[in-house]
Amino acid sequence: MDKAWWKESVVYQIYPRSFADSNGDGIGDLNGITSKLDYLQKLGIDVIWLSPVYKSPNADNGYDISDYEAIMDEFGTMEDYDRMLKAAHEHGIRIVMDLVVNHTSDEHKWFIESRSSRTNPKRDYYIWRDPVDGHEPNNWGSCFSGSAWKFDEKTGQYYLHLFAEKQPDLNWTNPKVRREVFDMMTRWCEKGIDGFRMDVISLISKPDGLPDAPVMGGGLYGDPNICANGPHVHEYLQEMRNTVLSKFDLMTVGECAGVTLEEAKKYANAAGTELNMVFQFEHVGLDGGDGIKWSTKKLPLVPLKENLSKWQNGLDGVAWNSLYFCNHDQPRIVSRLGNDSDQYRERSAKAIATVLHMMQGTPYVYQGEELGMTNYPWTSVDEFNDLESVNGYYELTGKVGMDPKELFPMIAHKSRDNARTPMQWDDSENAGFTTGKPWLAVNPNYTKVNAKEQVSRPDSVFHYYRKLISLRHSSELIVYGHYELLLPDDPDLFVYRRYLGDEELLCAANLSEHARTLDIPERFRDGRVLIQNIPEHDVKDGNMAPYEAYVIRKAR
Ligand code: TEU
Ligand code: CA
Repeated sequence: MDKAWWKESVVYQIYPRSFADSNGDGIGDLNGITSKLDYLQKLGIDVIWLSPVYKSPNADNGYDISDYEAIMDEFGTMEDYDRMLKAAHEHGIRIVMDLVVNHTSDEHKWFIESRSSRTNPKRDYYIWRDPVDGHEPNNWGSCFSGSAWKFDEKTGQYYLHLFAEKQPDLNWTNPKVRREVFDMMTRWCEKGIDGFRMDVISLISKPDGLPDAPVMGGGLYGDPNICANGPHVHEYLQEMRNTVLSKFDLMTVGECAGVTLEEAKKYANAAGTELNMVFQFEHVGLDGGDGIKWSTKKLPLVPLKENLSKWQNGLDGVAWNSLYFCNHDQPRIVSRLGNDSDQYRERSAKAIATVLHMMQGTPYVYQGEELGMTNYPWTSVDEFNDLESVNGYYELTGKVGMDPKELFPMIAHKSRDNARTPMQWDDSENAGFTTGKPWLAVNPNYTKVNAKEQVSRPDSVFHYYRKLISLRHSSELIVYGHYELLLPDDPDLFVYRRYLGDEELLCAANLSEHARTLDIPERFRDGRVLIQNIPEHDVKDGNMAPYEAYVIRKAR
């Protein structure tokens, strides 16, 4: 296995809007991030993935970009950006930028030109089609409800938007589009950034002929994931590698909706012809509802173990895994897989972190995960900001006819806004996130759950993450070792071993509310406990308290 800095790194994702507000307008910003670099350095992370900070009308909070080479007004200026980048590097932290090039904003100058006439030179920068029998060109739905096609009166054609209407899809078959994107990426690299997280990069190559897709849950539209892993996606990424990526020392991770293990072996191949790694979605889809993402289910442990183990073993030696439970699109993992009651919140957050951080791959920590931040207690749809949650609620309770009383708790449990409530810095008003009115409600548990309290308390979730991160930094076994799942059918315990040469470790977690026993294999009984979430417990007695977790390294 070839070594690389991005394999040995731990990444921290910042959603800038919700991270730290420096000027009291209620919206996080770049100067806010710069002011928190000491905190991140203390945590020990190596890389920041910055969700989009580019100019945007914010239909989808920055994932709708109107200028790739300017900073969003609310976030500051390019000078603020340059200062943040420099300060991050001085802290030994690299910066990975979000690259959103499946689509732009409809306010991007390319689209403004494109929609102005059928003969405009930029017409083919986007995907325009004539109506078919007075209707949409095909049955595709948008990921954010409704049709994926929007009729444009002026030129009498529809344009494609797999996401919101304000996010028209770029036409990657047009070499001029690819050139523009690659040149823009090159200019950012020349500025000194350290990599890209590529938004829905698996969707850039649409299937030939744009055929109808199988109908999604809700029954109104075809599934836009028909565009996943399209006919030319690998060719485009190889072109991107040759034109841009190979010229710089970067970390690249593709967000790959609809990726399978076999496809991931191509995107993230060890020969390095495309990307370093992908975000897969199978494991975070296991608690989905009936044909829809919304549900109140917990992540089921046996299928979760099976799935993550499939990825661990399937990519070992041939590609590289990303390891994540949380990001700005996912509900909080402690509410989703753990137990967010006062009794078990901290312990279960630590147990979940243990099983993730001891796997092979590059771990990602999403802001607040290192504090065990929880889902928000939503009571009404009016409290949501996220267009996926809001549109989903109205489409499913409207045309589809679901009972709002049944649907609301499901959206409340899975909404992306659970991840987007402001970072909880301290127990002062608005959790120290802003001196103004926060753009999205602060979770009322900030008086108990906040960074200041946890940094000052050695047995906090924060310090547990810090320790997991430092263990990885000091162990090739943790970074590069092979993986084997033990007790695959156990409904409560997540237990696996890692091995490399004659070194070996055992990672064990009880992800349930029951006390359990674990028969620890003989060779670990005189081993060294690397980390444990109940410090006073001599784990080798085989008893596992609810949500107990530990890692033992075999004695040499
Ligand atoms: O997400 C795309 C994606 O596939 C999902 O995670 C998406 O949020 C889906 O709605 C989940 O049900 C990326 C970004 O991470 C997301 O924030 C953007 O809204 C989206 O692309 C469009 O740019
Ligand atoms: Ca601000």
